[in-house]
Amino acid sequence: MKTNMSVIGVPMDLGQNRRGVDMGPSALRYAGVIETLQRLKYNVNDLGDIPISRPDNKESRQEDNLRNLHQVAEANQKLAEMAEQEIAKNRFPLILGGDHSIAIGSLAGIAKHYKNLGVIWYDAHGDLNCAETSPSGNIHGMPLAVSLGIGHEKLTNILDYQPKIKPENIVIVGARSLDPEERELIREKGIKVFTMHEIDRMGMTNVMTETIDYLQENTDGVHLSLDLDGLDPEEAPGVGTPVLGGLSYRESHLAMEMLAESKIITSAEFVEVNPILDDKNKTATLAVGLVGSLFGEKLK
Ligand code: Z70
Ligand code: MN
Ligand code: MN
Ligand code: MN
Repeated sequence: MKTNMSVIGVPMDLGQNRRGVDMGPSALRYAGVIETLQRLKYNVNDLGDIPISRPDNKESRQEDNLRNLHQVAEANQKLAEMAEQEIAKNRFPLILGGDHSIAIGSLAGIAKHYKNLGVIWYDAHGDLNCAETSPSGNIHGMPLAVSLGIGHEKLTNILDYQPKIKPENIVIVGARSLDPEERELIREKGIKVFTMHEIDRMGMTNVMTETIDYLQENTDGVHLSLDLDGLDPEEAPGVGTPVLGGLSYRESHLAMEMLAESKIITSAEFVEVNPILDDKNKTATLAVGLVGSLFGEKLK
């Protein structure tokens, strides 16, 4: 991994309907994310937070089943430009959310530099909806579909190219809440998914070994998009959409340590930390621990 790192905060909560996730970047900084990276000898440039426009009352209404489309698109455009610039400077982009709609901008900026960007989507959800299939109108349930070129042009065409990624370069880990049409898309596109069922049957060691082998073969970089709701809500209660039966703290640390060892990760984001719903910053603290493991913290 590169020694130079740029941290970008994205205080976005407009991709869903619970306030508080916009404070995710602050909670992660408070929990010591920058100090953790510095302790691990990274040369860290904290670029601060991207400004997010608040919607006016009229615009915040759901529009074409795409809540806050304009503001979400605008923020992701800025994020895409920034992520793109940091990679151009040969710096590792670490993005702090914010709700998961920000993966639209991260992937737009990052994928520009790769022929075959791999993506590990660590999440209870598939985030493979579009306006036509979404049960909620929440754009945070859509970023993986958008990155495949499926969805509203304002989202799919950020930085004027699409698709950003290919279905065969995606691995979803931790899924346990998939909508019927998301399942169909997974089948149709042949996206690799390790649901909780497979993780329980195979164990996290085998899941990550297969994930790493699979991505190493055909990709020229791998983005880790880690939604804290992939973890079990008992260990990570500060998320907007808790889903029972999730990945444990131990499994998640193991996954991060295996990724660190593999050296395949070239960019990362940690999203959906909601300090308002949290228990004394437990979830942000857990997330910073995972950041530590991902970037090489060792027990011995
Ligand atoms: C559902 C939807 C979702 C995150 C919830 C939920 C999606 N599939 N994503 N929490 N991070 O509304 O599309
Ligand atoms: Mn409008
Ligand atoms: Mn998600
Ligand atoms: Mn999720």
